[in-house]
Formats: sequence, structure tokens, C-alpha cells
Amino acid sequence: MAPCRAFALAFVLAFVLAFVQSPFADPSIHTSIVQSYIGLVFNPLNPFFGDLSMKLYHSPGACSLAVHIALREVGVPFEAIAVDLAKHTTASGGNYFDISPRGYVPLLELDDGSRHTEVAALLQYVADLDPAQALIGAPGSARRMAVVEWLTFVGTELHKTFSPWLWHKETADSTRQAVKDRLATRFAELDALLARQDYLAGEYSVADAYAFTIVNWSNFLAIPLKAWPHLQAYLKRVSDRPAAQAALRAEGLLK
Ligand SMILES: N[C@@H](CCC(=O)N[C@@H](CS)C(=O)NCC(=O)O)C(=O)O
Repeated sequence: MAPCRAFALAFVLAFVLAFVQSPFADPSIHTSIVQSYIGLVFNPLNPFFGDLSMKLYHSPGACSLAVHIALREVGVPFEAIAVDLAKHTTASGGNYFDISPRGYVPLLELDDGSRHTEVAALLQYVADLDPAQALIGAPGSARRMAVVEWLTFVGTELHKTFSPWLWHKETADSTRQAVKDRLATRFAELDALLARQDYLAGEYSVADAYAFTIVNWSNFLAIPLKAWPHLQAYLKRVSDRPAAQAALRAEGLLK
């Protein structure tokens, strides 16, 4: 968003000029104030500095929601760009394959222009943006191991069991049933765990944003969850967090 950058520059220049014109101010004070002002405006966390923020390519309710939630948990500026997965086009009509040769979301474009995919990898990256929140834990710690373990479990045992099988009309009924049976085993395990603790790795982590996003697909696919009340309560617990509410609302999934 180049206009944001231009706006920031104009703002800094106006400020500098105002000080230079002032007959009373001490030049050393000028320098330090101007330096901190420039630092403030050009800080990548400044929401006005839009052209240097990350871009999240996503689709409402898709697995990209997990990354969307994590970005809002961490509180970094980012631009959300919706992708039409049926047509593989971006909101502005561009060909999404030009951005992501695999054609799937999520894709995160970093400030340096590099592009990255895979929910579990993106969640690790986003969580590391603010280590103080302990959304993943320090490298080498038991917590990090546990969170990465859960990210992998959600990716391979839940995400890729749901998708693509249950989202495609052409999936045979026998396959559909086998997939649901497998998910039921996983849900029972999660239910037993969540009877003892609030989140997968004890304290809230990015693995919960991912698990919520995927298990919540049950509600779109009319898979009843009443056999697993602790899992149901967990979905509510995760979705009640302000970052999840904001992401769900931004994706048009909440009023
Ligand atoms: N391996 C990828 C899979 C991502 C994925 O399955 N994305 C789905 C949405 S949840 C998608 O974009 N599907 C459309 C397509 O593949 O064209 C990951 O873990 O991020």
C-alpha cells in the first residue's frame, strides 16, 4: 500500500520542517526528537506503515484461518488478501497461481517479499514474532517440542483426514464413513485430554488456533460433536478469545 508510505513520509517531512522553522528550539533537541519520530513512523509494527506489512493470502473458514488467528494474537500488522479457491483468483481478480504455484492457502508474504506456505510452518513463524506470548515456547524447550508435536498431529491426523475427502462431493460414501470413523478415534483422544486440561499443550498455543480451525469444520460438514463434550467446550474456549473473534468476524464467519 504505497499511499500509506507516502503519507508517513509526508508526515515526517512536515514535522521536520515545522521544527527547523522554530526560532526557539535547541538544535540538539531537534535531532533527538526527529530521530525518535522517524523511528516511530518507520517501525514495522506501525499500522500506518502498510506497504512493509506481511500479506496473508487466505480464504474464509479455510485452514488459513489458523494463521489469521495467530497473526491477530501476536498483534503484528498484516494485509489479508482473500482468494477464491474455486477460481484460484485473488480479490483483485489476479491469477492466484502466479503467487502460489500450488494454488492453495494459506500463503504468507513476508516484508522481504519472500513467500511461504504450510500452516504448521507459518504458525511457528508467527508465534516466534513475539516470544513473550509463549505461543510456541523457546527453541529446545519441552514446550516447543509439545507445540510442534501438536501442530504436526493436527496437520497430518486431522487436517489431511478432513481435507480433501470430506469437502468433495465425489468422495464415495464408504470412504466418507472410513474417514469419519478415523476422525472419531482422534476426537475421542482429544476429548479425554481436554477433560484434564484447557489446551493441547497445557497453556494456549498456536496449535490450538490450528486445532480449532480444523475441528470446527465438523460444524460446516454436519458431523455431530455431542459425543465429545470436552472437545466442544474447547472449541468454544478457543473461539471466545478476542483474536479468534476478530479473525472470524473479519472472515465474515461471525456477525
Ligand atoms: N499442505 C498445505 C495444505 C493447505 C490446504 O489444504 N489448503 C486448502 C484450504 S484448507 C486449499 O487451499 N485448497 C484449495 C486447493 O488446493 O486448490 C498446508 O498444510 O498448508
